[in-house]
Amino acid sequence: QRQRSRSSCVRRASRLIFASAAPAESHTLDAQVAVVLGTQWGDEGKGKLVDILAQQYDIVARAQGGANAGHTIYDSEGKKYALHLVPSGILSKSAQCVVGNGVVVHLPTLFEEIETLEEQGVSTERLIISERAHLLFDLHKEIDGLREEELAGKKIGTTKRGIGPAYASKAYRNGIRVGDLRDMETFEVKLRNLALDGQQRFEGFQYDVEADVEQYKEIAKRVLPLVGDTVELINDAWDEGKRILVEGANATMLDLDFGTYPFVTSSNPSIGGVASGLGLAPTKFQAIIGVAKAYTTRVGAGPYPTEVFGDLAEDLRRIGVEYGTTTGRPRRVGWLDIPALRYATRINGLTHINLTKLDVLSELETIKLGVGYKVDGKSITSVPSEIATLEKVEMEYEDIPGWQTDISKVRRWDDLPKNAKDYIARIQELIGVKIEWIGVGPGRDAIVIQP
Ligand code: 2SA
Ligand code: GDP
Ligand code: MG
Repeated sequence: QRQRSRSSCVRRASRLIFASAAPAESHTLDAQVAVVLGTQWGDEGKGKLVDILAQQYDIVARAQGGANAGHTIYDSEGKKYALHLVPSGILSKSAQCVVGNGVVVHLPTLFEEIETLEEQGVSTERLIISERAHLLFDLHKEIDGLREEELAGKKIGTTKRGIGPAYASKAYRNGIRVGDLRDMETFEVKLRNLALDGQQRFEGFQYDVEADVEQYKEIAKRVLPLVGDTVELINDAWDEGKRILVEGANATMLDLDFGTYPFVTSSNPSIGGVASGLGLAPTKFQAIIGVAKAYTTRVGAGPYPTEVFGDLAEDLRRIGVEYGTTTGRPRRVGWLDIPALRYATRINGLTHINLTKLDVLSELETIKLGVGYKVDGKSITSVPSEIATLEKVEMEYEDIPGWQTDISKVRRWDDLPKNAKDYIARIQELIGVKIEWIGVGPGRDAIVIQP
């Protein structure tokens, strides 16, 4: 009964939100505010969906994370772009791109990214950075590395981009915000204090504070024209009826509160982080789109109940090109984990799902779908909060027959093989949310819409 009423709600919601089942780029999402979130351990293909939807939005905003994120996008000509701090909406012709207050910003990295994009012919003039966003300095990267060394055998496997230490400074209330660059005298004092803190805490801490003080004098001049009150900007835009698309970075299973703590990132990549990272009220979110890979990947350490090894892992990694966009690290790979996806669905209140990389499974004779967790022989319905329990989870699998046909050229739902549709239908049935889009390749047009 519950399942039935949930799916009829889902159908109703998608009827309200979608105008028609037209090709992806012309397919209109009616939601004035739409949020795109990762539902697994990141790299689900959020960037690709944001790039597609950005054509229909006035503003594309990032709310959390920093340059740990890596979003790879191919434009209509097949040209590749790798984005880290700049929202994926930058590839659209007109969307204003906002780096919200919840993001931690390493300005030299941002400028490098801007330069690369400009060299690739992308105009970055539409970028605006929140004055409330916290600055991430080289000293945070240094501390990230030293923390990992201290953890020795229990490393988190961070991207070493300084994310955890930057959010730690923010929480510790000695962080420095983008708006602080307006008063360089106070900025210098704050940066010296931050450096002193690192020096006192970590043996072997190496950071040239004087060089950074000098560097930031130039950086301030360059960045201040791009800085503004994005809370005001976004809310004014909403009042004027403008359309806002939020680009999640990282994912629910890496969420500081809901992920596999401590093997998580240091922000809230789930829905709460969107409200706090932009100053946009949750009552305004009309579509909350979860991006889920048709299998799973994970970068870094931590429990991973559906992980696979050996030849199968090699094949999935090779076919799916599963290497970090930021660090180039090989990604761990595994089957789709339904309990984790259901958990992400509930936490985020997902209204739609984009199932990505279905094409990567095309060669398989049988696909395993992880449908339940067992601990000490007993089935459990929740995602355990303790690492020790998660590590002993045994997965219950259903075997789904593969389709063994190349689907990378398929663009219409009717042309998908029956077994592929059955796999999609089974996932949808288990999570109770419509899979609206199905990714069949990395290209902008390689997407199928389920009617
Ligand atoms: P951090 O650096 O403090 O955020 O690392 C903490 C954990 O979060 C994971 N993490 C990621 N996992 C997947 N992809 C990420 N982005 C890049 C990409 C990763 C890359 O898009 O490929 O290039 O290696 C990302 N960012 C953070 C991280 O692996 C730790 O487990
Ligand atoms: P994000 O962090 O969620 O934006 O994802 P990443 O960009 O880090 O990783 C996803 C990778 O998969 C990128 O290289 C994309 O180009 C690629 N990709 C996205 N969707 C698909 C798909 O449907 N099929 C295939 N084969 N690749 C895809
Ligand atoms: Mg990524």
